[in-house]
Amino acid sequence: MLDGKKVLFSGMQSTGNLTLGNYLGALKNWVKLADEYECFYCVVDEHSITVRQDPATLRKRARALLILYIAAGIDPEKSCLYYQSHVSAHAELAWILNCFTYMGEMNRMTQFKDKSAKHADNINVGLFAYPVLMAADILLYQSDIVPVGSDQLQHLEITRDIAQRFNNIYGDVFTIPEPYVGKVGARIMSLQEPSKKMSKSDENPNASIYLMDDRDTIIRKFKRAVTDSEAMIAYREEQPGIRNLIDIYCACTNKTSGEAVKEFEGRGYGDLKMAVGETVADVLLPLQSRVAELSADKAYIDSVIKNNAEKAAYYANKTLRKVQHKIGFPDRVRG
Ligand code: ATP
Ligand code: LTN
Repeated sequence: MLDGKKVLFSGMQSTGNLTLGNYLGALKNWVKLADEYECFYCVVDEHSITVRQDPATLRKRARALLILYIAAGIDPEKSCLYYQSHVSAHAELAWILNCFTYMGEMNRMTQFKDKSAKHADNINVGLFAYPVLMAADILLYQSDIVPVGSDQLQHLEITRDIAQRFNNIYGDVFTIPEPYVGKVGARIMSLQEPSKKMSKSDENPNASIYLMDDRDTIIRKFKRAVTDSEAMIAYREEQPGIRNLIDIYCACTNKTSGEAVKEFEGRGYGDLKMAVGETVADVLLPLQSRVAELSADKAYIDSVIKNNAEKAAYYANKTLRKVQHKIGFPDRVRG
């Protein structure tokens, strides 16, 4: 608890350009939750380097991501928006937690398996220990809830295990966090391979809608979306492409899948694709204008970065000092 509110932590990697999946599955929920909780929304640039990055691009994307958080509607006066690399406690706690995490546990992580298959030439220790850094992010702020897409649930589970293990040895040091998965938009699928999640690192640009795509591009990508030959608009597992389009439509309009199916009853796939394309373009337009406005205000964004990193460090260091003391590191000499 912080100032009588429960604490919420979440983060996104500054790798690649954000997709509609990131927006509907994560960012949109973050905005909704920001009033109810004391929120820390981090740009997890330290996680990004588990895959090789170009330095200039990484720096640019980290800033763009922070701007996007604000553009999406998160108020940086109320919620703490900051870069992970500006708060050294993240890396420090991650090291300690590494020593409370088993190789076998990390070996089971599906994201590690997927990513090491994708980057076979660079299966580094950081990629392996990725979930431990994520655990440190969450536990540093004594977080109660962590909104994520369903792909991150396994990492949340391991975070809870590590925290419980630590608490069993040293007493109640960490709050045990609960995952929060939004009902709609939790898993937006690729437009080209609807059995795979839409991902910003997908090599095929037609598979993902990027938040900065213009209207024509968005509509073109939806027109090309892979569907099926059933020629019937229904919401069912056997039609993953159509189901995904309906999910996207519902997440953007707050309609239920039943309402959407009814609306498109008896109509062709072309109509559905066009309607979804138009709806998504309408949702993204105001976001894009706000990004442009904020990007032009360098002084404001710099002040957000500085003030919020200080605020985050204050809370993070409180937990870190407690942990360091519990495990027997010498206390700092004051004065
Ligand atoms: P990468 O392709 O680089 O692994 P990603 O697109 O999977 O990235 P992340 O940075 O791993 O995105 O995730 C940011 C947030 O967006 C997480 O909370 C994640 O659960 C959510 N998210 C990512 N992809 C989707 C998706 N297709 N549908 C719903 N939520 C998603
Ligand atoms: N691993 C997450 C990003 C992430 C995160 C976190 C999410 C890093 N640290 C802490 C929630 C809480 C991802 O790839 N989406």
